[in-house]
Amino acid sequence: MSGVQPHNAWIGLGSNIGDRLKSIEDALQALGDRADIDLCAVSSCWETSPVGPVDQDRYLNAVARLRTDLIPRQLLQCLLATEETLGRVRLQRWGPRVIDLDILLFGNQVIDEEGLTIPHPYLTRRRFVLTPLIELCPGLRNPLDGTRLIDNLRQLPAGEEQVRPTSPLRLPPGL
Ligand code: A4P
Ligand code: MG
Repeated sequence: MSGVQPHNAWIGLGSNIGDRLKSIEDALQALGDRADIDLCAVSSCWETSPVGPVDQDRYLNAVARLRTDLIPRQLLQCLLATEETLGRVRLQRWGPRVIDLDILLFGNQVIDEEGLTIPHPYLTRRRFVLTPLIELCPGLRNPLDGTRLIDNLRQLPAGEEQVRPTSPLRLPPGL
């Protein structure tokens, strides 16, 4: 990385088509291989029931913490390019996908621009995001209002969304 002060960013990874575990592992490998990204920590992989209006298969979800001196817009471009390399085709909003890479948090920054919203707009409402995020970093707070994300997780209605830990990820060397 360059001499610029790096930021912590939390990335959500999801897959529900094909070899889901491999797609998540390949995405982590691709991000970790970049000179401008340090992959610092990765949550467990969780199998989750699909959320949203589209009838689709169960997902694997995970969260990674990375450090980067990219600005958020550059990080988004990098995630979109990685999705494309791994074979993602966009057919339907909230529809099935080989890989989805979202910026959940970027330091304490709050961004609401065309094509980029941070914190991720549904962050506090989704068990499949909050569970791996809290596993990785239990003390995280929402930069919008300072609330603890663990409290958001506790307040989610029980039973609607199922998440369970699943197969271990093969992580890039050094993690
Ligand atoms: N975009 C804006 N902000 C961000 C951000 N913080 N991170 C824009 C990443 N992208 C961001 O995304 C559309 C556009 O959002 C991007 O081009 C970017 O400019 P997309 O990935 O093409 O579309 P999408 O994923 O279908 O829409 P969206 O609203 O991002 O959906 P989500 O929130 O990703 O939800 N159920 C389970 N169990 N697990 C899942 O992972 N995922 C979804 C998709 C639905 N249900 C799920 C899961
Ligand atoms: Mg997305």
